[in-house]
Amino acid sequence: MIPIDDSPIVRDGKVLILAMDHGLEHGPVDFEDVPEKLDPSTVFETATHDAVTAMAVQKGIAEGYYPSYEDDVNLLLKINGTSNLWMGEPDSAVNCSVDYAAELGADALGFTVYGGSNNEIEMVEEFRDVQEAGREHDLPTVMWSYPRGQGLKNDTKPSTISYATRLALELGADVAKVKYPGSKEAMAHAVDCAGDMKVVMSGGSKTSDYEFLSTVEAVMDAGAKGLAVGRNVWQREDPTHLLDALEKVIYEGETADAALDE
Ligand code: FBP
Repeated sequence: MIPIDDSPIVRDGKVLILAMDHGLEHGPVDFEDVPEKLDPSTVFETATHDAVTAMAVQKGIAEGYYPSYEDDVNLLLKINGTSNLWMGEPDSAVNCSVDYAAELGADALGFTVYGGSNNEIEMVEEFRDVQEAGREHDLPTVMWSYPRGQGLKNDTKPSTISYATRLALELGADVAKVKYPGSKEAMAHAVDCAGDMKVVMSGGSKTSDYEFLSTVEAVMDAGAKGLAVGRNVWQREDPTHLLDALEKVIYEGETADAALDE
């Protein structure tokens, strides 16, 4: 097992994952305002920015597009996923094996666990297989730790996000990707609950440059190690401008104001 800090998806202890699995998770609706981004090559181009430590995609996108980018982009293969067409209790189908992810050139694995769902038991058992196979291949596992389900009315309240990070630590994730719990203090507690495991914030729907960078600044101040972001980067007309600023906030510890001023 290689230390997570030696993984190619980590730069100076930090992580910036560019996620583009939305075509599966949300459907083409996320591309309505940016139809050119339906071509995954456009987002792989964005992922060549130095700030990005890995791009997260599903198997089909990796098969079709990663070969052209394997020298410039680190691959995080998302092993499970669900479409918005699914109307049942939160669940996520395992659609790729770890062996095949390794064959495709993955540098890390991604796996969603919906703690609190009526399907939690099966999802955690599936995560066990993926995490242990990842260890055999020296591939770290990033958990999309998203508590949700019938019994959970608010999936971003502080106690839920702290539970999400702790759950990921206890199950052996190397990085937990969680939603922002609404304040720096709540994020700091979620980071404390994660022990020495890295916590990164999930991006969410697109906001203004300043609003997004200010939240990232708060999250970094809270001890998180970066971001796993999709729409807030690739739905922008000029993703490079935001990535330049994110590079300063995440790796250089600058404030949102300073990063946007330059
Ligand atoms: P965003 O930054 O666009 O929110 O992407 C992060 C992500 O986790 C994606 O990997 C995934 O497709 C999406 O959010 C799922 O979000 P949700 O389940 O909340 O709709």
